[in-house]
Amino acid sequence: MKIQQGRATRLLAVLSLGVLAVAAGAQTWTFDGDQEGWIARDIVSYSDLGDPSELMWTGSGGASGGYVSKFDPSMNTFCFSAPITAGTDYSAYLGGNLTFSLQSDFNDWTADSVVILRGLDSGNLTTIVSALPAPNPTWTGYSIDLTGASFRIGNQSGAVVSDAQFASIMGNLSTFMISGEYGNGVKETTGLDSVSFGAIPEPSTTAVLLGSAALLVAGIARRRCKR
Ligand SMILES: [Ca+2]
Ligand SMILES: [Ca+2]
Repeated sequence: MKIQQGRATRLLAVLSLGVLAVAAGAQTWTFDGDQEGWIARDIVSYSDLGDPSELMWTGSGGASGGYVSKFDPSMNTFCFSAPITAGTDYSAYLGGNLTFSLQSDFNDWTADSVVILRGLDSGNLTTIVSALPAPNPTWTGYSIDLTGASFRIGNQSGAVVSDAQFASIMGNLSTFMISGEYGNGVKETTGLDSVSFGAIPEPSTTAVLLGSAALLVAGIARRRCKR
């Protein structure tokens, strides 16, 4: 009986993963083939785009299967910058989460450890930031809830972003950057991998699929009990 329960549990786990994969519709950058359009930007303020430069691509390692990295280009703050066309609608991810992995060989500079989003809030280009703990020398996974409460206006000590402001900015996004600046001085190399905006699974789809999975598992358990 123990074995049967174990099999049923494993099957349910596999089916649940399937449900998440089907329902999520994530925007994902794996960096398994190349830089996927990402570049570095060397900024002096969070509302600045700074000097662009190329990222190095490595075809193996990272969180998995390859990653991008950059040696600190200057005493400014360098960021990994996503290839987002101004005015892109990311509102499908409201309430979902942003996940990514970072690695840096130094973590003695935490003042600029942020994710930066910029978009139109009521027609005004607005920069919002979410503070992060600095990464480890090993790959470190992050997950940020895509709600206003995770972000502040302008910098880490700005006003908390309201959900209405966040919805407006996400609906008209022009910039998405993740800081690579974790070393005090020009000394660190920082890597980035597995960046993903994940949506909340559709409740109706999830309910139907999970219901089907539960019936299937119950059926298997019943058949096994009859033996
Ligand atoms: Ca990868
Ligand atoms: Ca540095």
